[in-house]
Amino acid sequence: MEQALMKVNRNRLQETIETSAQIGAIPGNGLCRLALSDEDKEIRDLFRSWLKDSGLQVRVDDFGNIYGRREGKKKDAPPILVGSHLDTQPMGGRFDGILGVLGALEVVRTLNDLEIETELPIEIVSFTNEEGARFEPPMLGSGGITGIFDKEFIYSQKDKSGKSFVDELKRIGYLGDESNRIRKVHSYLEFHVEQGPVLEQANSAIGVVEAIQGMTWLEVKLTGEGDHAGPTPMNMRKDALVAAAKMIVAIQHAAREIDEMTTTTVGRMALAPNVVNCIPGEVSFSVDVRHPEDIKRRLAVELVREKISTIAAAEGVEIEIRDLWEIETTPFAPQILKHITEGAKAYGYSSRRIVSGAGHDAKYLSDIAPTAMIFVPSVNGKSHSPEELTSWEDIEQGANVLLYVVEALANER
Ligand code: HGY
Ligand code: MN
Ligand code: MN
Repeated sequence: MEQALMKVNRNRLQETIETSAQIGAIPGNGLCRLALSDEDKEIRDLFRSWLKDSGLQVRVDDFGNIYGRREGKKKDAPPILVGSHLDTQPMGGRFDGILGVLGALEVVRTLNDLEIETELPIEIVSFTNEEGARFEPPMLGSGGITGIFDKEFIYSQKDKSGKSFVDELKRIGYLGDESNRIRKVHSYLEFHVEQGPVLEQANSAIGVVEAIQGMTWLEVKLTGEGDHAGPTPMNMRKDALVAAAKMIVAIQHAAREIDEMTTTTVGRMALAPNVVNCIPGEVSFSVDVRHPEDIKRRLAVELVREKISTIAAAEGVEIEIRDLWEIETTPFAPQILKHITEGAKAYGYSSRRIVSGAGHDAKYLSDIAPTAMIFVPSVNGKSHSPEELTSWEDIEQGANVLLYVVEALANER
């Protein structure tokens, strides 16, 4: 007889997400919960209490990653790890990251309701600083436990006001112990909003995420000549901001010159002295370059370097281009993709394969265990903005598929 399909408790999941969205709320239904901020502490404390209420053993590691463990019959077997991140962008949405952490909690709550004991243990995780909005680069929590970044590098990263990662981790009371890091993982699953328009346009309920595209972050520093805005004739200027402006347009053109899959973004900029009546002598800005194929991404990065160096020479400003961070395009585990496709089919949900345009902790987890992601549609493809939205029906469907896959993996099917 067909096993009855398990279902999550949609109202409970919705209420849990809506409660979480009250912490760090900003106008327009958005969130600002920067990593290791007071708002991050508040949501961490609440999340930890929810884990405990679900009978999970809670622990925190030395990067502030929070784990909730549900025992399995095989106590010493590597667990199924399910999670994402609770930190947000400064003008973020209510679902990016949060859906994966609270969706995992709902899966455990449902398994508890159904009194299902699994063969393997299950662990819920919330990774620190996935966004890289406050402390660059991104994914320091997952990158720390998978050996991508060493502890000293992570601890020494500073935010714009000069506060260090480790000091802020201590300040909010989440500097845990290295012995609490998860070491062996059977499989990792991350449930996430798509953050793009593909599923909505394809009218697909479930995204079977087969890879994360590669991305490169650069830091560009321009040095011109600070001077007086009045008496300095236009033909005697070395205006770093004018040079930057021309570069930003050229960076956008570089994407088009490669192909329509290439994205280039200048998202962060600082200038000095940044006052009305001084010609900017110094400008620094970030460049984010992405493409599903590594070769084309590297081509785009080279083209960006070439274009902005040519403009710097023409404008008479010095230029320094620094590599900030990079990940290769990362394929996910076919055997888990199969479970996700099967799960969607079992519930009668439409699904399609998709490559993630956004980065996720799953990228680093795939270095240590079979990994995959489940997407649900983003309304108008919006994300990293207060307009981020996914329907509760889509969230329920995605959570049901997550439940299906976690239970199958945890019972070694
Ligand atoms: O940058 C990214 O793609 C992710 O949202 N942190
Ligand atoms: Mn995310
Ligand atoms: Mn994000």
